[in-house]
Amino acid sequence: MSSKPSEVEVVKDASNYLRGSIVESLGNRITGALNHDDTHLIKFHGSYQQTDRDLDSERKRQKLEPLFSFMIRVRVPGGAATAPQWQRMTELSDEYGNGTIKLTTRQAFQLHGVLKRDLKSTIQGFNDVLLDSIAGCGDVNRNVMCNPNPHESAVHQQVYEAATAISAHLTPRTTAYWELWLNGEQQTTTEAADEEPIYGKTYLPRKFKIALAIPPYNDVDIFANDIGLIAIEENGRLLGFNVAVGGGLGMTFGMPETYPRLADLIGFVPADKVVELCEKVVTIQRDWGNRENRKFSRLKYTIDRVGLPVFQAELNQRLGYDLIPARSYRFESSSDAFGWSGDAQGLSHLTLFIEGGRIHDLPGYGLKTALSEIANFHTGDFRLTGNQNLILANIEATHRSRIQAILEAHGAWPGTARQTALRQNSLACVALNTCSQAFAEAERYLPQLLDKLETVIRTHGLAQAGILIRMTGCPNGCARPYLGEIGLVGKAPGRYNLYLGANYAGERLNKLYREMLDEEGILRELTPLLAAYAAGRNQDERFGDFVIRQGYVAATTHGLNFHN
Ligand code: SRM
Ligand code: SF4
Repeated sequence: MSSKPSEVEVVKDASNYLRGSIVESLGNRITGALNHDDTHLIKFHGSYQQTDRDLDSERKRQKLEPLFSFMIRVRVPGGAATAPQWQRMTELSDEYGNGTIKLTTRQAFQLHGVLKRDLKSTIQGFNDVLLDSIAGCGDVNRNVMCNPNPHESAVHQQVYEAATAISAHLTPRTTAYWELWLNGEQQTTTEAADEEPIYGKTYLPRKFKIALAIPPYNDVDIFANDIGLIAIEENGRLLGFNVAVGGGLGMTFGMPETYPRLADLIGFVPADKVVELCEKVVTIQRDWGNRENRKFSRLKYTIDRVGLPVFQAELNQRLGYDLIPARSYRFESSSDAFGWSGDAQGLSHLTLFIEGGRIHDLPGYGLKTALSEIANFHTGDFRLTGNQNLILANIEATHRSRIQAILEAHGAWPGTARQTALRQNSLACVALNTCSQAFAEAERYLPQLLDKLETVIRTHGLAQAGILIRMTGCPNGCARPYLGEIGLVGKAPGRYNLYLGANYAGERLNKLYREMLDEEGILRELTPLLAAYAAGRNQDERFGDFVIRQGYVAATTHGLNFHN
């Protein structure tokens, strides 16, 4: 392997803490694009330059440049947004975006279709309601996820505070974001400076992800993260966290040396030391991660290269103490619990399934309008879940029936939507038309495939069977397909690899079952499996466990044997 730093490393190094020539790029009215190097740097500011892939070939034929626009990812640590923030994102999607908001698999907002000339106004627009997009993307710590169900646990607030503290501590310190987009006006509690005490001037070798979960819910899929933290409580008090390191799902077809990998549990850290622990893991990855070949830069490869014991010894040394053994815990589910729930304070919470995480209005389905009407009076939160869903949280008793009536009036009440448990447990990444990496459709196609699968599901009496089904347009893993009991990963237009056998709690990867299936092939393969499951499952047996017990696939026990 060459020891030459990758192109992105060179760009970061020369960027003067993420400035590059972005000012000049934004000022250039001849093209809708940025200078090449700035397309790398803009990611650290939370944005991706994209093209409308539906129009690419026609524009090429007409000898026009691609229709460039920008995706902006707005961080929401722990997924907790306020009603005014929700309302502002709605307004900005209409004014500058494509009229939709995407709720991501990491509890963030995304706007698509923002033109270069509108980037600054858009960022200023959400800055007014204390949202930012710094570190939404790029080689830094990303949006920190945590369990979004406020009513589930008395320790939720403490875990949320830990998530926001980790997020603030690992936010880049460069003033470039404020300078470029906000005329130097800083609104964050994060200390700004033109040095990066944690990251250094070339930041991390690759993206970095952290999530916190409160058992029995693993609804943020902590094992898919570089650091996964499992809250351990005793008598309603947060003691600390079990620590898992080295998760990550991306892989490349045809390169078995790339693989999805779940994080390894390495010990327990007291709650007051968790921020420091995250910093130390980040610095090891900063110092040891591969900066030559970005395909092998994630922490998971660093750990498998040096060996987990060596990594642990280094971490203990940097911490100045040894992590004690992990405490016992049990996850039951990585799914969301839908519908109404209540809490001891008399507040209600409503979890809504959002298909593909997309907030929009369709004929007969005015979800976006309904939520905007609700945001006008709702005094609680809008909580984004790690499964692309939405919780209207902390609803006052007097608002409950009004909220339901508004959703019903707009055809967006769950009772009226087409929702089997299979659909409610579905995830689809963005894919076409905006994602440059997509080989196949995902978000735009999965609903139609589900229409057909639901017929099979209903025929076999499985309408209430929650089965995790996840689809992506490429093997990068954005909808965590390798943690789906059914995973469909796009390989070519209209063709998918089918993976089976992850477990419902997000603790086991699945395995390749069939390759390059078209829709007919997917239905042909899944129909007998679902029929066999309906007929032969043990009591409470999940689909992912059933296909392993019946020998359809072998269990994946580690990322290193994912391809075996
Ligand atoms: Fe992702 C790249 C969308 C969660 C692994 N991801 C992308 C890009 C930016 C495509 C690109 O590089 O040009 C996608 C933008 C599409 C668009 O038009 O919006 C994209 N990823 C998404 C989102 C929006 C999917 C969604 O439908 O919700 C999720 C945004 C999360 C957020 O708010 O930060 C999203 N991406 C994930 C996850 C899931 C997670 O983090 O829990 C993963 C797998 C976990 C992991 O990181 O390993 C994931 N995305 C990737 C990868 C593969 C990384 C790797 O290590 O190989 C890429 C490609 C890359 O980084 O080079 C990628
Ligand atoms: Fe794009 Fe692939 Fe991620 Fe889907 S999984 S959003 S196609 S990068």
